Amino acid sequence: MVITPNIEVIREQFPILKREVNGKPLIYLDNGASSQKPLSVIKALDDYYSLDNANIHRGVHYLSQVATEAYEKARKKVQGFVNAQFDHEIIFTKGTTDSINLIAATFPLKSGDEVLISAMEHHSNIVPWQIACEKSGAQLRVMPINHKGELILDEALDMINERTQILAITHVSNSLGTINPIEKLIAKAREMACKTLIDGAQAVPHMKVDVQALDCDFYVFSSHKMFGPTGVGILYGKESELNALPPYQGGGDMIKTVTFEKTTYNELPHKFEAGTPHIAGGIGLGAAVDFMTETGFQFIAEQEKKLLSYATEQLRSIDGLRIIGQAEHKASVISFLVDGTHPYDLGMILDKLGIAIRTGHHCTQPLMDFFNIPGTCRASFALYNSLEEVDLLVEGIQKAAMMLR
Ligand code: C6P
Repeated sequence: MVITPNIEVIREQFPILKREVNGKPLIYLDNGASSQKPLSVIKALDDYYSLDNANIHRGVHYLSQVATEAYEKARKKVQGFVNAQFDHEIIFTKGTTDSINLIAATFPLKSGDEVLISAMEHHSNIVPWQIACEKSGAQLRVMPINHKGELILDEALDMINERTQILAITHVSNSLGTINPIEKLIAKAREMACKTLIDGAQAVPHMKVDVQALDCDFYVFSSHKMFGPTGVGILYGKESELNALPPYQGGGDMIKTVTFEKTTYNELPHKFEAGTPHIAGGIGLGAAVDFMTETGFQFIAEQEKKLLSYATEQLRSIDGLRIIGQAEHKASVISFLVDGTHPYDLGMILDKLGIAIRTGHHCTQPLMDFFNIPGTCRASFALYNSLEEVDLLVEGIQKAAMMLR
């Protein structure tokens, strides 16, 4: 029997949602920074440390084999989740930032080459490329956006030329919620023999991603934003692309043989996984994948669509509130400013009411410069948020605005 999830059943699975903050029931609207964890993920971590703790890929003993099997099973779950062709195309890293750094540090670039990013990138998809360009003499170019927070697509497509070696762009903007037309960009990049890296940190928690259908070369995301543990990230890369890159870090597990004269490297995925990984984290990520798969993207999409449209409508009714990021295609992220208040002060007052939002530049300083603002307040929703919580957010903002103005 298939049980259709509903919000009460979903919320029951997140123990933290029952706690109070500052004497008020917690309203957690900072899911873009990190989502909460369901019991199944917490239990997976606990079970690993309580029952199966051992290092992986090394021991012949029982626990090492159990731990290795659980870790590799998690890799297979991630493979299925994003529809990668092979499980060895899934590299476990520390997070999205680590995944992008891995590619930026190993990707072959030389003087005269171009690296293309967009104006709405997170610092994690800017700085590693700046470092790579400084080292190689390649040029970093930036695809423009409009004041709704959308990529100016025709100009962006025109910027992909025979010098562009890699296009690195976010699937969903963390500050604006904009969903980028990555399919069109990937298609043009492919025509120009340009490689593609998609930053899926803010996409994977909200929508079904199929890396084979997208036909991107690399797709990166973080476990902790998709109900899994912190400290684990995912780098999907096409087998041929990953094989073409040199190793990133040296150490245990990434080698086949070592002599003082020469080292030979292990096969994928181990070639890019030097040292003892976050074993519990990988296993916990597997449980998060199960949670999302069992909940289903249909429920997630419907719930978040309701939240986005209701919250947008309600927030717009607040006197002096301006939404930053009005793209036609958006994920459930709303950045806003309220006339006569500073985002930080507003965030502090909401916190006193038990409401967690994020304030500041959200690690997208160039984007804030584009809008000529120092930062925003950001409410980012997840599948367990309710319309009642939106009402309390609106009430809280009205209260805070009255106090601050
Ligand atoms: N954005 C936010 O509050 P890490 O920290 O490696 O898990 O993810 C970095 C990252 C990369 N790309 C995008 C689009 C992101 O949103 C993030 C993380 C958080 O928006 C923390 S700044």
